[in-house]
Amino acid sequence: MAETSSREMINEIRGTRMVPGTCIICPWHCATEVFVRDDKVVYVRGNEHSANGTSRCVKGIASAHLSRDPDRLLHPMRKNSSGGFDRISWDEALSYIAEKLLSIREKDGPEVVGYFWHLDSNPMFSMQLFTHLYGTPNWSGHGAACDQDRRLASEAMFGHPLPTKDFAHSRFIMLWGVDPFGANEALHENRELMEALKRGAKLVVVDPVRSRTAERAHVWLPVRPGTDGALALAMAHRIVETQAYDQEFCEGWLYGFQEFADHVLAQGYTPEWAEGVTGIDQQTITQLADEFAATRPALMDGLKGLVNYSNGLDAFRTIYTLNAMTGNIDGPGNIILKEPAPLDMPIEIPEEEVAVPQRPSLSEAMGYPLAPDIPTQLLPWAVIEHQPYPVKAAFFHIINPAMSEPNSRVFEQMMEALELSVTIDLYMTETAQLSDIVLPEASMFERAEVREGLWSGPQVICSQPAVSPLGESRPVYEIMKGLAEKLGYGEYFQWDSWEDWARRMTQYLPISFEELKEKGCWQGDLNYYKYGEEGFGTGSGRIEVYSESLNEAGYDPLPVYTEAERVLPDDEYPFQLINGKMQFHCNVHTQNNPYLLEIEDENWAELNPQDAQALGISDGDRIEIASPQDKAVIAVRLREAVQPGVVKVIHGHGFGRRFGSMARGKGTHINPIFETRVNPISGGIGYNECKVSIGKSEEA
Ligand SMILES: Nc1nc2c(c(=O)[nH]1)N[C@H]1C(S)=C(S)[C@@H](COP(=O)(O)OP(=O)(O)OC[C@H]3O[C@@H](n4cnc5c(=O)[nH]c(N)nc54)[C@H](O)[C@@H]3O)O[C@H]1N2
Ligand SMILES: Nc1nc2c(c(=O)[nH]1)N[C@H]1C(S)=C(S)[C@@H](COP(=O)(O)OP(=O)(O)OC[C@H]3O[C@@H](n4cnc5c(=O)[nH]c(N)nc54)[C@H](O)[C@@H]3O)O[C@H]1N2
Ligand code: SF4
Ligand SMILES: [Mo]
Repeated sequence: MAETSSREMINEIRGTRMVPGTCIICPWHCATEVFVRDDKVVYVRGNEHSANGTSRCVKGIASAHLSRDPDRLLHPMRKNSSGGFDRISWDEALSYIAEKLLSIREKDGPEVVGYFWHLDSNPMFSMQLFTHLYGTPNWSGHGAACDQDRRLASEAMFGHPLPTKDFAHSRFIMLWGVDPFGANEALHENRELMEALKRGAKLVVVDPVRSRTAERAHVWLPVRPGTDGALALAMAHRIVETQAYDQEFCEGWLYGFQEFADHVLAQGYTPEWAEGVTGIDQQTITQLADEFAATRPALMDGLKGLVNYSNGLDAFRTIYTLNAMTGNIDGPGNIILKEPAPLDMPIEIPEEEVAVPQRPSLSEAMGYPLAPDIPTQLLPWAVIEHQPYPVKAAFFHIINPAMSEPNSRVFEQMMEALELSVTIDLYMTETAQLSDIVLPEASMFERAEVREGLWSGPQVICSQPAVSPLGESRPVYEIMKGLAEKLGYGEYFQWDSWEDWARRMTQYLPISFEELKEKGCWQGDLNYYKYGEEGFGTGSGRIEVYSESLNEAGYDPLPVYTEAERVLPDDEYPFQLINGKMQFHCNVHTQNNPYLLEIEDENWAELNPQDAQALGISDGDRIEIASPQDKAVIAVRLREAVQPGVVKVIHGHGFGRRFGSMARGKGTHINPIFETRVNPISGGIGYNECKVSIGKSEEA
């Protein structure tokens, strides 16, 4: 049977046409197959040529609604003097933006313009226009709100931005502050994790809360929030003390292992010490360290439960060191240093034309030279107080910082102070409402996209327009082309159709563009132990457990455990607030989806029943959570799974405060209660650096 038979069968049964797609509902960017009939999306599943196979998650299945959501933005808009919005033409919108951009650059230089994006659809177009041609160094993803400490730890130690996980071959898996069965990971990784468990792999989960993943683990370690670094250092101490590390690998591939070993012993990071810090008993720590070192292949990794703290970077460095000192790097069953696919830029800009900024990037000027992405949390100070230098214009693309950044009020003030603010979105979001110009983008079903996939080997996803764009919405590549023309850079953005630039981007792939278009996804071989040939991407070519890049920037080259910057509960605010994601929604932006609202229609806080009883709170009540910054009223669910003294909030809803007929009025916008707290080295955001008081709310 031909490979495409099941696609053909569905087409035949449903009277559809299959068009390859990409899902950008969450950051895992699955390759999909979109089945359309009469210009409507009728069914979506995973791409059979991708690592996911035809599977996909509930959010992905429900996403078909997006293509015809009646609440979507239909045309460009400009804010009027009374604060409302007027419909304008694309030509007016792009001319207005271009004139402003040219006069701002003339007056203040290109660096005062920032372009911020998240679930990037073809981000290379805006990157080339804004950085290479217009000349600002401030084009940035929003990693500072997401995984910044993980990325910096990996960059500093492996010279690699994004380790993935080979659960499929692992025998011992330890997950720290990550909940893949709750907030889903890449689908293929999740499937492989389930298969590994069936095969008998051991799963250890470190989480102050008995998360969905902890429920399936062999061992759950309920650490005190923010103390993972101490637990990891104590495991390292035990492995050093018993010399259970992989001596040959350490000698060959670790830079500064002896310094690290001496350091953990000298600092007295013993299991006994860690018991006092973390609340996990020392026998358990010792036993897990012994087992981790003795079981090959093994892997440990983490995510938001570590990066949300001021000490997350060193927790990650220690966790990656534990992988490295036991020889568990880039082999079957280990964390994998993903191999990039050979993608080219969509358009060519001659080297001599590439702009050279006069000022350093905001990250550097703000004092975070190693920050992978700009610490966007500090942007309001650049706009309002011109610190470290003024920012006059900002673009927000596939990002809704009015809902996702902390300290929402200062963000709103910032929006008022900007000379130019542009939001490119599908909806009239909270951020769009605060912007001067709002541009409607065509959704993921209505545009083409060529992107690197997140599978461990090289993977390219090529999606195509499946249905016609809603209203006057346009794909971002057409928006950037239009803007480039107005700015005088039109000559570089020349194409007749998306196939022209897609063909250029994929010219170095080993398959033809025609084959890629038909399949929608290309995957190369999953190669292990790549460092054997090329070394690691660090200055020393080895894994820098003693980090020269951190050292040069004036930071501690070895990981330490500190609570110096931590916000800890006190008498007035006796609870530690921590964050988590919702299983059936993604971040802020699925909240207008009727199918997902059927499953969960609001966010909530989770509290231990003992704490609740003492406060006279019952399951399902509404509670008031107050931080030194602000207050929020939210529904509460009582769960033994949450440690006493901790309150976990699920972030996301409250999206429909100002728009969205489905979402309006549902859930709580929690982010005003978070203070502006930037992790000291990475510039990431410490969402869990938050102490609160709790009381029953009388509000209905
Ligand atoms: N269904 C769904 N999937 C998603 C998303 C979504 O919104 N919904 N969002 C996507 C995005 S943008 C991201 S970044 C990822 C995030 O993926 P995850 O990081 O897996 O998401 P969270 O639910 O924030 O999980 C963090 C876990 O850390 C725990 N935690 C809190 N404090 C600590 C601590 O001090 N130590 C330890 N060890 N654990 C702690 C929390 O209880 C929680 O279980 O998920 C992605 N996938
Ligand atoms: N309190 C708290 N705050 C958090 C977190 C937390 O756990 N707790 N998590 C943080 C994390 S990990 C993250 S990643 C961020 C997420 O923060 P954001 O990136 O701001 O949130 P999303 O919901 O992912 O926003 C996506 C936006 O893109 C729009 N969009 C969707 N598809 C398209 C498209 O095709 N084109 C265009 N132009 N727009 C589109 C949506 O309408 C939405 O406005 O939130 C952070 N904030
Ligand atoms: S895992 Fe994320 S990207 Fe993949 S189908 Fe689900 S929502 Fe879409
Ligand atoms: Mo994220």
